Amino acid sequence: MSSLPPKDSAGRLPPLPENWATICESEPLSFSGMIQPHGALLQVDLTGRITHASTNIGDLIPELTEHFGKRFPSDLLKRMGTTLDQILSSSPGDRKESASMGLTAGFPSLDAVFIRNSEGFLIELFLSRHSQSPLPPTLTTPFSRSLSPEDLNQELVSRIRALTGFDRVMLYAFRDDGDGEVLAENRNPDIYGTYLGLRFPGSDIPKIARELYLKNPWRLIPHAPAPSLPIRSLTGRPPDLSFSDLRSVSPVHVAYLANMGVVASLSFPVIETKSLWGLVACHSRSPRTLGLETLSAARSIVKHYNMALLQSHAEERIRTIDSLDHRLAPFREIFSKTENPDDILSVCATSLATLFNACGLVFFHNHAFTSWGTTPSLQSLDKLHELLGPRRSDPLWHTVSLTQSLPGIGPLPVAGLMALKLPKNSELWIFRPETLQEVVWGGNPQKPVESDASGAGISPRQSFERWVEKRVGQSLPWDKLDTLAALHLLRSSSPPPASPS
Ligand code: BLA
Repeated sequence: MSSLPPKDSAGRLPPLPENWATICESEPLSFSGMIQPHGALLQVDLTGRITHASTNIGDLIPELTEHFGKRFPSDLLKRMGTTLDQILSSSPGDRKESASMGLTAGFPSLDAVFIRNSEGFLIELFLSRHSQSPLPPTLTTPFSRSLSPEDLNQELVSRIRALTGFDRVMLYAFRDDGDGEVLAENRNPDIYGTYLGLRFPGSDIPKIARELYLKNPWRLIPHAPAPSLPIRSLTGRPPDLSFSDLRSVSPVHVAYLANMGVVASLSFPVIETKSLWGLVACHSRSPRTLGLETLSAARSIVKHYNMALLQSHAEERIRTIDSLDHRLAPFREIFSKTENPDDILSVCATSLATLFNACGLVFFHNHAFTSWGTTPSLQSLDKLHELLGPRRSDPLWHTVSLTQSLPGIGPLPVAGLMALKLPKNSELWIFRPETLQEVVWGGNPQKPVESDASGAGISPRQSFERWVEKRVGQSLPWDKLDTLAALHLLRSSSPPPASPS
């Protein structure tokens, strides 16, 4: 399936451009001026004039061939179930979807999506595709509230695969560090190997591509290798395709999919507090397209999942905060009574160490260190204090590797640090030991791209085979719950606000 990147005449690959990540982030995805060929596209301006049209528009609506640069016929809009006023009175990003419209006698029926944008509105047109059999209603009902998080994830990917018929469906979640991992998978094992549990580097889905998921309900690529079609432009500028699912596919991503053995791809965003939490990613080894009705049914499954996920995260947060309140009560109490680090540590050290999976704690108070457990030597603590200096304006700072983050600190008996800035120029340092970790990646994460002799000079990695990274010299990562606990600790150590007199 995959082809090797082009080499120079001596058979060598050119060097990888140093700024490859910037190259990825600066591709103007929304202004490609081209669409995928499974549909047709029009941009209509605020006066109702057609300013852009894909070159295949006449294949779907013959009467529009003559209308480029002219007003979109209002009777046709009426037959499509809308009016110019209706569309223009909506807000940018609003969509209206109409399935199975018979617009031209003797022509197949069409699905249409109208999307309001800042220039006016886009119309996307597709040949209708009726699902062979009626949708089983159990697929689109809300998920049972009694499912565990793992079962919920599994149920999501099973339902999406049952509905869409793709060969592999995955739930892909972004991590705090921008990388992502496959949390659940349902696949045809005769076609695809498993990606379950594998991690993928953040650069596989550049920020610029992730942002488009906040604007669009899905991304369908029915046949990645199919040549894109140009869009005619009255303005000399390409239309803004941020809201268009027909937008042509980035060449780097076409190569990426080919290297993965994927011909058709469909993905849906999972969103939490206005940011992209993850994606439902579907792969097919052969071309595959779906009609508007099936896509919107799949969207509603993902929405049900999204609601269940938010609910489960909210419950988890409440449980965590309750448990933190309980576990930090002794700390709150002793802190309200004394500033003496010995007293504080003698009451709280063991429970703080358990809470944070820590091997050692250090209190810095009145220019002196008080230690508990395994901690750096006094000399190293002085050095750490000096090196942390510029960072100490943040109330919270953490690293999984002091030696990597603070070159010059020298060898230490600990690896990770969470530093908390307490009231009265005190600090609490929570140390974690080195923990050997194995992270299993889809391909070598140190080489997410390879050089190639064409265009931008980069191409995605060829192999997505399991690649095991052995992490040494690092502590376990500080995750969201650790940060939440640390923030709680900070709050617990602050004097209560003065009561109004
Ligand atoms: C897009 N990359 C994507 C998308 C996914 C991935 C899901 C969204 C489009 C789609 O659904 O096909 C990545 N797909 C994955 C991952 C898994 C998967 C991680 O199934 C794991 C299971 N890609 C690169 C590099 C660049 C890059 C180095 O590897 C940068 C030059 C770019 N990826 C890139 C671009 C897009 C993309 C530009 C947007 C493609 C588009 O929508 O046109």
